[in-house]
Amino acid sequence: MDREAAFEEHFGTRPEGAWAAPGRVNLIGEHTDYNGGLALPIALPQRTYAMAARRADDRLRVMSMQTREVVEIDAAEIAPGRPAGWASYVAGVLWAVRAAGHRVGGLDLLIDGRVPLGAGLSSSAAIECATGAALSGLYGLGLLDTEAGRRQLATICRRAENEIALAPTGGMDQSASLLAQSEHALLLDCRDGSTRQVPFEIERDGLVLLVIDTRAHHALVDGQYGARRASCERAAAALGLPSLREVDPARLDAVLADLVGLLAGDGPEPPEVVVRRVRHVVTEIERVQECAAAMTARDWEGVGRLFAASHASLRDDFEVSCLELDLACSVAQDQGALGARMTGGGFGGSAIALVPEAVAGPVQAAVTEAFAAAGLTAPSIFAAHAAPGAG
Ligand code: GAF
Repeated sequence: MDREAAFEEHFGTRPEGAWAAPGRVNLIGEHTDYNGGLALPIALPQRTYAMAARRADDRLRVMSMQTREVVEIDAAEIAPGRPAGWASYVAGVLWAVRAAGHRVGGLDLLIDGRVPLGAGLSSSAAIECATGAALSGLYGLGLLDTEAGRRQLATICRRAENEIALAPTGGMDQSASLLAQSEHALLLDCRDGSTRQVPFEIERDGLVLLVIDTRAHHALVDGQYGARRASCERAAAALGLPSLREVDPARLDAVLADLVGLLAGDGPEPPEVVVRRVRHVVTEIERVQECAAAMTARDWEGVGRLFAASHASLRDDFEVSCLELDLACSVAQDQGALGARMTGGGFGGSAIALVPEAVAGPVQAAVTEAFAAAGLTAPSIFAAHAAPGAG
């Protein structure tokens, strides 16, 4: 059954329109967004579709095309953690749009999620941004019409995720889903919200970006993501800075030496651990700048080296990688990838590998074989290109 027929059958009315928002892969700049840093994501071709109609009351009815599960809630009942589960991403956006002062009523909504779930590819941001696009379209808010409107909607969707779905994420995913453009990566400055489009047309240079979904567990509401964020905030507070973005990379060694003294005896983890977290964030922000420059110069070997350095930093200093991500990256590198790294929050999810076209097949085969030999679930591997943001 197609989306429209499913909508009519369940809600007993015709949809007024359809909207879509993509998932993302971040090329580089991981765990930097909530530190006021830089990130460089692309939007994926995989999108989540929202088909919707206004209601005369303030009720939200939402159905998943995949599971046919239906959740209903009055707008006034939406609160932190309520509703629970996937519907919180939808209800959270209705709540946050209203909290931002927009006058919107209820809606019937069908969500058809085509971004792989739990793969670190921002399926939740895609649901939020598709819902936000639907609300904007249905109620004439015009938020998709201008860059400023898209930025405002990204902030709304992030609030939904932080305050209703209770995931303490940093906003990169919503910005990517709403502001990315096709054949470009989005250079996102999370200190002031500014963006720049960086050309990313690797096919012209005979390259492919492979996304390797390791199928290892990934959930941002688990405690580890929040723990990393708390360590960074603790370090910034100890240094008397508003965020780790303000650490001068040229003085990094001296700052880290000071930090050990400033943190001594205080907090949940030893100062040496916090020092490594900070080193990751500060060096990663520099790598994003270097990567944007290398991409502009079409220096793909340089980009690959930065990918590999980013992965090592996430694995050793920030400690958010896992066996599956490390295996995928090392096998891809051994088979001729220019660079490979985990992408997204980590603890499972996906890796990316930048590979010459001629070795894309061998890399896929070798990674699949290595996973089988290690007794791991088979990964799902696809080639990605930079697709447009929500519409
Ligand atoms: C997840 C979060 F949602 C983002 O905000 C970001 O922090 C990312 O992990 C790590 O870079 O995708």
